[in-house]
Amino acid sequence: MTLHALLFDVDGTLADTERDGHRPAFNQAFAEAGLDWHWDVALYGKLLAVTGGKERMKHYIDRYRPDYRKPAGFDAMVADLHKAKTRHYVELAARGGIPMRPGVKRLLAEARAAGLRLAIATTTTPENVTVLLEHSLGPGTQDWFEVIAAGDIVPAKKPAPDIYLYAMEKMGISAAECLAFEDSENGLKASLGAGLKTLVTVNDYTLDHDFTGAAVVLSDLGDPGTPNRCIAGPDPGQPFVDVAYLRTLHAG
Ligand code: XBP
Ligand code: MG
Repeated sequence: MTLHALLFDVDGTLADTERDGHRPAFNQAFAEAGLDWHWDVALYGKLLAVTGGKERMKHYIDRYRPDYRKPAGFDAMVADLHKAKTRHYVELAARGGIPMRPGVKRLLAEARAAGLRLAIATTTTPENVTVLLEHSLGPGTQDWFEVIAAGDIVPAKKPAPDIYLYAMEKMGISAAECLAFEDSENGLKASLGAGLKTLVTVNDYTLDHDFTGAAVVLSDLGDPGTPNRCIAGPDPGQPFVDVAYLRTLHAG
């Protein structure tokens, strides 16, 4: 089967959004609401076990704050906090504060030129994706993606495969024609569950995750001047990932 499309996760894959984007945005929302909740870098790493911002806040209270008495209407309060958090995240991303990871822009541009179809499959809120693309990838780059599948559009978030299945259904494409890009164990479970060959690029939060089943695990996509490292799987034999390598990986 020929490679026709690339499906990208966003958080941790296109950009290191978690530590320096989502986390401070959550903390701003908590402070603004007068809550004594604060997520430092290490705690946030543990909280990433649960995907989805609203789900993560509830997990934090259940697992780490036995002292906290949930008020009546706790779910609505979490929804309001999440709206505030999205507002802070959007402000931060709109200042261009969250750069793309190495090689991302180069590979996307090359893939487009090669006629590959592009899509996004992410757990995060849709406006977080569009603002990040617009301000970190470049104006108009949302249009590079045929489908942006995001957030609550499917009820079951990663590690469930639903968001990938949704994106492929919208594109009218089969898993065998696609390659997925992920950075985390939950993300990889989702893509593998959807039957997708998956290229993993790790980050500080996901270095020691279990990536069994990934087609390859790399430090990042690399660029001609800034070589990447192969952690597991077929070594690209070159300092960066390009479309030729993706075709070989997909065929293997
Ligand atoms: C992303 C997530 C999201 C973000 C926060 O996972 O887990 O919850 O951390 O986004 P993935 P929201 O990279 O696997 O898609 O607050 O908008 O939910
Ligand atoms: Mg991710």
